[in-house]
Amino acid sequence: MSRLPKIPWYEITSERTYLNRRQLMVGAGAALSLAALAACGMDAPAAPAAPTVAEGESAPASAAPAATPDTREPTAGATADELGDPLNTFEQITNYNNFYEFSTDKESVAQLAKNFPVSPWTVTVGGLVDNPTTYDMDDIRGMFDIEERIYRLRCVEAWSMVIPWQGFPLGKLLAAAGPQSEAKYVRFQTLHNPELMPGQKSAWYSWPYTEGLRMDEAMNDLAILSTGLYGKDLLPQSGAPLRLVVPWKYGFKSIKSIVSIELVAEQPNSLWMDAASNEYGFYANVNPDVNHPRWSQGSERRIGESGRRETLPFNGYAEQVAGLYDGMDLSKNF
Ligand SMILES: Nc1nc2c(c(=O)[nH]1)N[C@H]1C(S)=C(S)[C@@H](COP(=O)(O)O)O[C@H]1N2
Ligand SMILES: [Mo]
Repeated sequence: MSRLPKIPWYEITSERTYLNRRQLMVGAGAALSLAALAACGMDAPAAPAAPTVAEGESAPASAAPAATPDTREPTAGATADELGDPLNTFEQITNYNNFYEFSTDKESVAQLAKNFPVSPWTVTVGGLVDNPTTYDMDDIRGMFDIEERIYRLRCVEAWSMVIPWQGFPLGKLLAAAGPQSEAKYVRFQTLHNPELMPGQKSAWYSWPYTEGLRMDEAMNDLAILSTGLYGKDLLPQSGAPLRLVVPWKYGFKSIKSIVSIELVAEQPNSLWMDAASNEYGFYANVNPDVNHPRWSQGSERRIGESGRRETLPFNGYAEQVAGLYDGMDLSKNF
């Protein structure tokens, strides 16, 4: 009797069928492409502009008072990433945000999200797992060593930042859940509460925000769940209290304010695939060779710099992750 090598569950990849483009419904089509235009086209061709603090706008009346502000100074363990790129400032990182649940205006998100209540908060880990669990956010903080990871964040709109995150590998939380062998993908979901997140009243998008990863991507050590940045707990605009950070993919994969993590058998849809599947694919690996239909992905604007930088394959993390995609046509699986 021959003994087959035991392959870890997270290395068993499912058949990767070529993604069928979803047929946009007639009538909804025009609205959807308008939404996509508003969503991701605004920054691409624009001249470099320094981020400024948003004008004062009041937070939703229903929001509970925010927790006591953290008055500690922002600190990080280094001043640059492993390529020598300097960190963006705490001010830049927390005042130029994509978080459509609050606003499509990056410079208004911080003000609009400021009273968003992030405690108490629970995160459910379920689906194809042996130990489905609803965790209190405070338990999650205590379960794993919190590490600092300095990562480049590259938005699909062709701007980028360098951010010193605190967090822990996503794979540790998934391992604790006891994934079953049929689990091939992970599906993430943001809180759905239009009173607290007024942007969810907009009919342009299929709320709540959802995202997904293939299981082996989720188990890669670079993929983290973040609880803080610059040594402070995440502020609401950054996706408090828990957000995903997948540094080799476009920023929209790094879903904020997560309430549900589900292991599933089939490739999940995301809000952006629903909005415009020809523009935002499931994989969304940073790739200077595959342009967005409406702009180049060959270069990017680093927030705080003038001029443009070349965009690196897998956002500079090819050595760690390119092997996940061996044999795949990355222009089709974009
Ligand atoms: N729930 C949710 N997550 C989200 C978004 C969003 O609108 N809603 N925007 C995404 C996009 S497009 C980017 S570029 C990053 C931005 O993260 P930052 O604002 O912390 O820089 O968050 C991603 N996660
Ligand atoms: Mo983005």
